[in-house]
Amino acid sequence: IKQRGCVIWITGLSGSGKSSVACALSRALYNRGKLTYILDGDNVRHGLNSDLSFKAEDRAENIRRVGEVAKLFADSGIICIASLISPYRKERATCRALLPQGDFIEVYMDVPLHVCEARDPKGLYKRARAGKIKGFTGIDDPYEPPLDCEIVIQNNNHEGLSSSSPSEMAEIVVSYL
Ligand code: GGZ
Repeated sequence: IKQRGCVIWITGLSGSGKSSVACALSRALYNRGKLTYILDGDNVRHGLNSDLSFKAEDRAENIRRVGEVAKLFADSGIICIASLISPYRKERATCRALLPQGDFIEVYMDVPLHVCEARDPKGLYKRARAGKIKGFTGIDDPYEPPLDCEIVIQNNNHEGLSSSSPSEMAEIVVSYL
């Protein structure tokens, strides 16, 4: 196998489509003969990071650990796709700094809060609004959008603007690569 590893870091609100794009991207790259590995916030939190909560310092530690693991994958020549909310600029910058210039590709799922909230696939926003989940990103916890990331993916399909499938959105990343 001849391939250079890198990290594709997908950040955005809950319900913005990070996991769907990560999956579609992994499939698209597989079809081109590339090895990938997905580190998804929701999954990693069941194992490696099961000791972490959603308070600020635990989110920072969650991001830090995923960044370190992603770097290990990239070092081994694998394209590591990390998809987690990763709401803080500072910690995303720290993960970026672990990799050689150009090997950390930050992808921002730029989906307005009200669109994510309308989707609410797991009913988490509803529960957060009802006060049953405290410190939910976008409701009563901050999300700091990237200021200069490599790729911005807009998907406002609830507003009848651009409506793209996960594989169409993944192709934007594939073209960049
Ligand atoms: C945000 C939460 C919370 C709170 C549980 N805030 O959309 P999901 O459900 O499937 O994915 C979300 C996931 C977020 O984990 P991350 O590791 O990506 O977050 S971070 O990078 O901020 O550490 C969501 C669910 O966990 N979830 N409680 N309070 N999302």
